[in-house]
Amino acid sequence: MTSRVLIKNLSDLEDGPVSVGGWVETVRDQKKVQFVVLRDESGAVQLVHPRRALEQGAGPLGSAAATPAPSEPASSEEPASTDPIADTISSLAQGTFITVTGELKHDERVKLGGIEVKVTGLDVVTEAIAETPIAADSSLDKRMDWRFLDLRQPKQNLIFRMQTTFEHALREYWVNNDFIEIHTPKLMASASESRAELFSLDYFETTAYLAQSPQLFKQMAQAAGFGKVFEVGPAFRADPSFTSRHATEFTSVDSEISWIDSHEDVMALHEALMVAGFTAVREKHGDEIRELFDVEITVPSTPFPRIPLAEAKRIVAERGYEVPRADDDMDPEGERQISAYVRETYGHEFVFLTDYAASIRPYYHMRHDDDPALTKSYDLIFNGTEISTGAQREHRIDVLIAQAKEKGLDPAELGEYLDFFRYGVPAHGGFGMGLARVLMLMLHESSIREVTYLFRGPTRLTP
Ligand code: AMO
Repeated sequence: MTSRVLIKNLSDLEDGPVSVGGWVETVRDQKKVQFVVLRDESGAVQLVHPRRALEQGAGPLGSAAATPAPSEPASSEEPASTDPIADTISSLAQGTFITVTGELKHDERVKLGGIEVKVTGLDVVTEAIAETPIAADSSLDKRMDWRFLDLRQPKQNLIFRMQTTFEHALREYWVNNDFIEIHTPKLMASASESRAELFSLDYFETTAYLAQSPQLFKQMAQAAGFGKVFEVGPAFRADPSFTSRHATEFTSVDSEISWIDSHEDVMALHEALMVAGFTAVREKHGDEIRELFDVEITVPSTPFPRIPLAEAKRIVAERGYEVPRADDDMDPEGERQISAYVRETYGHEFVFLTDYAASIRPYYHMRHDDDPALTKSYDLIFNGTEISTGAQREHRIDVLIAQAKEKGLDPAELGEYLDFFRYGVPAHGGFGMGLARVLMLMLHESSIREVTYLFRGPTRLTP
């Protein structure tokens, strides 16, 4: 028996015997000929089966076009089917998983890829329930309930192939530039970001917390002399919001580097990574993304525009939008507005908003020497939404403790984190980036739920 061929590779083969396997997408059961569209993880192909005409006087099963299962004893009582393949095809429900042997034929007239496979043998591996629980117009929530069926669509499949390419390109950049990969614990004794979004759980005699970010331990790697590190891993936030860009568990892309002069060095790293990721995605999937999502992937030019936050707020105010916040921060509409401005002015999809006020940044962000009200930090905005936060870190222990106290934190609670700064540590900085946000904005999707393999939110713990 010929070994199974991925459907996407069929067109490269010459006409002849092939074996394919996949899910039945559609069946066209006509009087003289039957067509099945079969889909595997790589693509779809048309199967064709000309029905055997009764008047031709079909012979016994073995000599028919069908390949009967060898284990199936020929029953003398049942009337021999004249065309068992046709009978099986007629009974196929959408989603049934079958394996097929047949004759591959190139034929320009076939709309689906200019090839078809004339069936010589067909095995039903697993039947599918005929009524599919979701349809193309089902709500996102319903589709998430049936995520494994939803993911069979070529568009969904492309998202995760693209994610793989994007992550691989980042990893390649890190590895080529001597970064060390770290895996930091997700069970923590304390918070790494604001305590407000902390999940806690019983941990033997004590309470543990789920890591909100690898922040503390990627900084520890700098004190440990690792120089440059990265991690792609889960982060947890007990965030009750139901926005299109928040999850309670998300994949965080983190990097941290030593020997920096300022957050400018972190932004340069960030740019290089985005260029690497976008270049790989465009090269490998650009055509498919255009076809299925109607989106052109553009490799961003460097340097990305940089706008201090205070100036960004002035710019959006001039555009008629007053950010309705009591503090110095931007809001999602402000981010959309400044992105629109950057697109119009610089033709760029990215913008670094820099120099956030110390009042709205964590204690570990370094502040400007000449203006301690401002931090050496940034948010990276892509197509109107924040995808990342980065900063130079405060590495001077006395300043760090003062800043923590100013934020109402008890230095004793920061425990061994402070020790990292007591035994010699280089100047360092880094960023954390939400993977799903990048993918969502890359594909112009409306929610991170679309691009997350299995989404977790305040009311979703399954599947
Ligand atoms: P921050 O809290 O801004 O910074 O998070 C960094 C990035 O992570 C993503 N993100 C989320 N994605 C989905 N759902 C959420 N609930 C969620 N929360 C955050 C966003 C965000 O920009 N330690 C710092 C980073 C650093 O300074 O290195 C941090 O975690 O894309």
